[in-house]
Amino acid sequence: MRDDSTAGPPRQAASPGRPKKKESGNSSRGRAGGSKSSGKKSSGRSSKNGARRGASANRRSSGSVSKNGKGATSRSKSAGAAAPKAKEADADPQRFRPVQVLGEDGHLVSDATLEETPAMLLDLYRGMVKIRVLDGRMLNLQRQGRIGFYGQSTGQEAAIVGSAAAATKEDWIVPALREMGVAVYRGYPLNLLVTQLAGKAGEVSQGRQMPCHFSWRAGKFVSMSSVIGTQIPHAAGMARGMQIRGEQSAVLGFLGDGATSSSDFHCGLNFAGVWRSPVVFLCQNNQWAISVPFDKQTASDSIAVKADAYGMPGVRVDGNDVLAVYRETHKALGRARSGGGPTLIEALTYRRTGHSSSDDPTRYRSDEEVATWEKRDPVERLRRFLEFEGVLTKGQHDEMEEEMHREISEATQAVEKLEDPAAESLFEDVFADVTAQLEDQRSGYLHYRNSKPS
Ligand SMILES: Cc1ncc(C[n+]2csc(CCOP(=O)(O)OP(=O)(O)O)c2C)c(N)n1
Ligand SMILES: [Mg+2]
Repeated sequence: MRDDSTAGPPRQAASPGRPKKKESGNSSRGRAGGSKSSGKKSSGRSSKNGARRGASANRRSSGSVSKNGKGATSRSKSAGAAAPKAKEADADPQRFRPVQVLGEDGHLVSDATLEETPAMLLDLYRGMVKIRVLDGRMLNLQRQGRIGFYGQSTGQEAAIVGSAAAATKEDWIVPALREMGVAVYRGYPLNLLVTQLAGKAGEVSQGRQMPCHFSWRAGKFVSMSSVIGTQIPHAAGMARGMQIRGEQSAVLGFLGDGATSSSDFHCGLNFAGVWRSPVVFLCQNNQWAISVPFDKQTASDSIAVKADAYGMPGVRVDGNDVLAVYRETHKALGRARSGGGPTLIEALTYRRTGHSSSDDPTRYRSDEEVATWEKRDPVERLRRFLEFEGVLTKGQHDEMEEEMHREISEATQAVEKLEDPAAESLFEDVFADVTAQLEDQRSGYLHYRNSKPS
């Protein structure tokens, strides 16, 4: 697959909102001119430690995130003998170049300015480190047989935290299956999280839901969906409801690259486009849908371009750049809340670990590919920037990690003392009142259990 991420200047900004016919629906972007993530410090800084603050000049990346986000490790050959793709972007190869603020070297890309306060930057960093630490600890618990299943999001922390930070507490989150970190960022208590993973009593799903599939009403976080794509029309429908009620908030709905092949993708985006509902669809294009690579998922060059078909802006961001994700999602949610309609954002990132604790990714992808993306680590990228800016010291980072390990240990110890949910509770919560048939089954079960020799 072609990598034309260095193919020239970015497009001039397109006006947000409903795109005009025959016009790009792409998001606004910096002025034309090559923006390089050069590996050098960006020039023209005015802040104490170097980064320029001020008006946004987010730029298209000309760094190494390629058209398919895979850079040097493109698996274009895996498309086998497939016919050459019709390249919709050929007409304007700049349209869907990923927006980047922080280059892979941890410095602002040329002409980008720093808008976020040190407190905000630290908040983003803390959110990302928390997911990283949680992932390691929870996978260990799964390997020890203390929880049944876990889905990591290592490598995707910037896409998760950047988008989560852009939503307000009033916005609803409709996750796919890899956005546990969004709930954590919004304050989902760790003890509830571990309770759900361990299937213990005292948490809303009562051990009946698959581990790692949380719902958290107080945090406006709808149940995570492993049924691929079904959450997309839910997000569109919820946004439509909010629109009818005249609410001022929006829906941030997530999907993976794999979900773009589902009929629900068409259904959800189509209706959101028709109604101009206040919803932002954020696709974490992590290059894989279990063992299916992106270039076998779609004949389109990007997911962002699919927004054209639904009459909404499509935006592509470097999903390992937390500031780019934050700014683009913030902009899109603001537009949604103020009546400007939906947006499709494609965040280019990479799932560095298995699809879940049940998967062995070495069966279908190369170590070299994984190593290439490890070099683009989103946490390290922000850390380098913060250290350079004097916002974070090594001591602070270590303290942060220690604090998280301590919180996780405390939550795990507390949860492991909890009871399993009572088996007879299975008959509850199906209907508001237990029906006569279910009551009959419950008493039959209790009779069996009480008469069984122990
Ligand atoms: C309707 C449906 N079809 C197939 C599956 C099996 N399945 C589970 S996860 C997955 C891949 C999802 O990939 P993607 O949408 O890219 O999300 P990611 O796992 O990469 O975050 C598939 C096909 C499913 N859960 N639901
Ligand atoms: Mg995927």
